[in-house]
Order: sequence, then structure tokens, then C-alpha cells
Amino acid sequence: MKVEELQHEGLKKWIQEAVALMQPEDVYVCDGSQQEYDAMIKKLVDSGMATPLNPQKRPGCYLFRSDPSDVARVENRTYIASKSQDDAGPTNNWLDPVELKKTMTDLYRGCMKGRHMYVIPFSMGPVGSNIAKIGVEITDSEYVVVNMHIMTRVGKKVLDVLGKNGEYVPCLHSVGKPLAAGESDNGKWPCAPLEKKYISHFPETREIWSYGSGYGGNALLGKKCLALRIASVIARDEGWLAEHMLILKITNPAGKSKYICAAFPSACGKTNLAMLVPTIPGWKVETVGDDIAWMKFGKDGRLYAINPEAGFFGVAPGTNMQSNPNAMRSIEKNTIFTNVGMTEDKDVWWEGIGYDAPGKLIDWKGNEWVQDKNNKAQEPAAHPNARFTAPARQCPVMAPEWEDPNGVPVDAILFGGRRPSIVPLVHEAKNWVHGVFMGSIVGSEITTAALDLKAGTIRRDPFAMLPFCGYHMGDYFKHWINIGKKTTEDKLPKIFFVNWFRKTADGKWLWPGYGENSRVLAWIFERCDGTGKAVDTPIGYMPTIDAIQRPEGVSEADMKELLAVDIEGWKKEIADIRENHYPKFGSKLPKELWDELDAIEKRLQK
Ligand code: GTP
Ligand code: SPV
Ligand code: MN
Repeated sequence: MKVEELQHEGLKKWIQEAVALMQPEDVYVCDGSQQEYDAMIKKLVDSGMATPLNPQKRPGCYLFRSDPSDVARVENRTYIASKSQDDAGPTNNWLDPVELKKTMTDLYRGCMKGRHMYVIPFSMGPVGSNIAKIGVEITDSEYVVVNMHIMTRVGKKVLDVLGKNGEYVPCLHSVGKPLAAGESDNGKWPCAPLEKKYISHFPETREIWSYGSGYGGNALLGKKCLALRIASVIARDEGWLAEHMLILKITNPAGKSKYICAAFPSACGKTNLAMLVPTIPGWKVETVGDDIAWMKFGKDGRLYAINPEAGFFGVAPGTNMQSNPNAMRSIEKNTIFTNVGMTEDKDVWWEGIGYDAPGKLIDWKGNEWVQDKNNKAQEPAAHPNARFTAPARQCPVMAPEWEDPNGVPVDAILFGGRRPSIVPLVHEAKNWVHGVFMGSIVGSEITTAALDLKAGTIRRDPFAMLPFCGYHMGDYFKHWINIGKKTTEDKLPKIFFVNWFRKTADGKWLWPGYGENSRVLAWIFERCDGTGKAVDTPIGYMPTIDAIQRPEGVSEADMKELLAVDIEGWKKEIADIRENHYPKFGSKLPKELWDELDAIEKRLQK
């Protein structure tokens, strides 16, 4: 489609300005069709950027290898450029919006020379639904176009909804590597060096400007940039919640269903929990979303959640037929793989896929790779943050209502993270504010989902939103408390804290995780139903030792450890929150949360 054909004058003007600034060879407006997807893929294959995978084993699948410097989000180059620094708060990188726009305009000048410009109209949420938000991404990356096709709803139907003067979030993106006349990428992933990368958000004007990275959340701007950082600001203003949460439906043997949202930091198990195959007979879990939830109040005073996305951008390593068969089935066809290993017959392989590498591989850097199981220090064949992009509709356990524009009523909200010690398998908040307290203290061992952090150390990641909250986190905590005041306690979701990642002294998992997590979900279901057995402890309600059936391989002693309150450990935890975590938020830390901290400390001292 041509720019001249657009009905929306504002949109046309914005595109024309971008063209004048970025100077692409030509401009193409995406219509979201299959032909368009196929043509884009062909271009990517012809240029050597994409490798078609084995058409028998992986029909419609393609492999990309990114630049080794461009393999994950870059938190230290991600900015919340609100007018006042205080509005961005202590947890976000801030730059003055006027200064930042100046810097980035200079970078954008001529940045698309030798490249095509694509205009991607997309909807987060079902097209036309009154909770959906429209964005338009301008990009010079075909990789972004095909990924956006899968991750969002793209094209003509979005433009129809937008009409002549509809609202949209403008999302500017360039890989930041102009080409000289006659020059091509030669199959090499284009991006800019780290110090030139900017992933910028302008919350007041609701704009996104991204430069220099082609990877994941840095470049697919509907996801973390729009659906979380910008949407969290809109949600604050409008009285709803935009969260880094999976949404699942769980049905008990009697056929009764409940909906659960769960916030875990990046690479801490959302996709896996969302698609879980229960190990307990008679229970069923279905998927509504695996990464982002938008929650709004219904007329009945309950919170309803929608998944604004249309696909999964999931972590490949560790995904296998045992751990997540539904993800494995979702990625059998029509899937884009980024930074995984490739076998000689052009299938994919990664660490933790469930079987040894079948012969020689090409690793994610494009080099020959032979598995050496005796060499513990061998570099992996797949990058630890290697990902698959797959259409949600391919997941065999999508809940039929996953695209319901009204969303699903939320019965429970879970928080969690990777905590090798102290935090038990599950505990339940006494009330909403106690639950907000739980969300505010989420901590997790750092994973490889962000480039610039030291994997393995524990950092606080409140509500799993540390890298995704578009405003002052103290105000965000307050917003959560206020949400609780908009309805009655009985209509609010119950809040729980889970931890699948306890380890033994010799570093083994204390809890088998994955499908076995269904045992904990069943208890949560029962608690919401008013039946599950619990004891009152200083940190909240916990299952009695017999309330959760013990999985095979977990001894009675293990179970006791998983469900014990580590009083001394929690005292240290509380002290750390008091001395290091909460003070960061200064006067914006809601008094209610200090009160919760005092109360829990008192209970621990008894
Ligand atoms: P993002 O897409 O980055 O937001 O990640 P996510 O939260 O969806 O995490 P995902 O489900 O992709 O899991 C990340 C890693 O954690 C994978 O390597 C999984 O194999 C591993 N994992 C997930 N669930 C469990 C579990 O219950 N126990 C253990 N031990 N590992 C798990
Ligand atoms: C995450 O890091 O939480 C992701 C991947 O889901 S990305 O889209 O790159 O943010
Ligand atoms: Mn995520």
C-alpha cells in the first residue's frame, strides 16, 4: 500500500516527516496479508538474512542469527523521557525529552539510506475492541515486519478502525545502519554499536523512538514499549493495570474454571506456566496469554484481563517435550527462530531441547559446533536468550475465549521469581494491600533476558515490572493500592507468591517445577473457591503439609522445607527491604507499604 492511499492526514504527515528525516529508498505501508508476509520472508531469504528450515520437519520456519552485540533488551540504553526526572523515578534511566529528541533526530537523519521504510499499523488487543490500543511502527527492518505480523494484529483492518483521525501511538524504529550506494548487509544482522542504541519513551506525548537495535523488545515496539511502558502510564491515568503477566485458565475435575494472572521477571517461567500440562489427574490448564495482561474493571466490579498480543516471543533453551510440550507443538510450523542452533538437516536445536545434538551443528554465531559433553565450559550452541516467534493460535491449548474483547475475570494474581532460598513454594496474602506489598518486594536471580546485567545475582524486580514501568515506581505502587479501593475485597483477585526455584545446598532443584506446578495451582484454585486448607503464618497463609500432594521424587523432608517459614531468612529479607529497597522510592513509597513491612516484622519477632 502507498502512503498517498492513507485516509488519516495526521498519520500521513508523520510518515512524510519521517521520510524526509530518514531518507529511505522507498516507503511501503503494510496491509498484514499473507502475501506480504511471504514476500518479506523471500526478501530476507534472498538477502541471506534468513535461513529456511527443513520444510518437512519445520514447514514455514526460518532461522535468524543476530549480531552478537544485539541479543537481548538493553536496559542501560532504555529511557523514560518524561518532562520531569521525578516522574521517571529512581528505577528508570531518564533523559530530558527535548535533549533526547535532539540527539536521536541527529541519529535518525539519513539513517534509512539504502533501505526500505515499512509502516506497520498494528493493534494490541482484538481489532476494534474498546480495550485495544493502536500503534503504528515505522521501521527499516524486514525482520521486525515479519515478527510484528506474528506478535500483533497488523494491517488494513487496523487502518479502518483508525479512520480519518483515530488515536495511535507513533513508534519510530531504525536499526541504525544506513547503507552506502550499492552496499548491502550481505546477510549480516544490521544494528548500531551499544553507545548509539536508544530505546526511548515519551510518556506525556505517548511516543516511542527506538534506534540501533533489531532485537526483540528493543525493536518489536508493540510489546514492552507500547503494551507495558506507555500502556502503564495510560493505565495509571485511566484507572486500570498494564502488567508483565501471563494469563491462564484452570479447570478442576468437576469442570469449574478460574483465571489466574502471574507476574514473574523475564525468563522466570511465564510462558511455561501459561501452557502447563497438569500432572494431577482431571485438571486442565489453557492459555490466554504468556507475557502481558491488561486488566480493567467490568461492570460487576471484578477485574477482567486481556492478552494484547497475538503471538509468543518465547525463550527457546530449556523448552522441550517434557517441560513444555504445548510450546513445542506451537513452534512446529510458521515460526521464526532467532539465535538457536541448526542441525545438518536444517532443524533447530538448543540446550535443554531434551536430546543430544544430532551431529554437527551451526551455532547461533554461525560457526560449526560439535557437542562436547565432557567440556562443562563449552559455549552453548543456542544463545541463552534465543527465542521463537510463533502465532498464539498454533498453541494447542489456547483457551477458546483468548480473543474475547471483554477479557476474562481474574480470580488470582501470582507473583514470583527465582529465589534459591528463603521464599517458600507458595504463600497467600492476607488482603489486597498485603498482596501489593508482596508484589513490591519481588526479587529474582538475574537471567540473560537483558544484555547488561550480571546473571546469577539477586535483584529486586517489583511486580516483574522494573524494566517496564513507564513512570515513578512509588506512584505505581500507589496506583495498585488505589485499584484495590475501587471495588470490594471479595471481588478483587486473591494474591499469592510462588517460588519454583528453591535449591538444595548442593545446587539441585528442590521442586521439580513445570507440570508439577499444577499442584500449587490446584491449591490456589481451592483457596479462591474457599476450600483449600491453610495455616496462618507471619508471612501470610500457607498450605498445610497435606494440602499439596507431594510429587514423585520430592521427599517429605523436602516438602517440609519448601513449605517452611524461614524466620531468620525472612528477618534478613525484611531488613534488606527496609535498608536498601524501600528507601529508593523516597516519599513516594506509600505509607501502607511501610505499615505492611512493620507488621510483618512484628509478626516475625513473635
Ligand atoms: P520472558 O519471555 O523473558 O518474559 O520469560 P518467561 O517468564 O516467559 O520465562 P519462560 O517460561 O520462557 O522460562 C524461562 C526459563 O525458565 C526456561 O529456560 C525454562 O525452562 C525455565 N523454567 C520455566 N518454568 C520452570 C520451573 O517451573 N522450574 C524450573 N526449574 N525452571 C523453569
Ligand atoms: C522479556 O524480556 O521479558 C521478554 C522478551 O519477554 S522481550 O520481548 O525482548 O522483552
Ligand atoms: Mn517478558
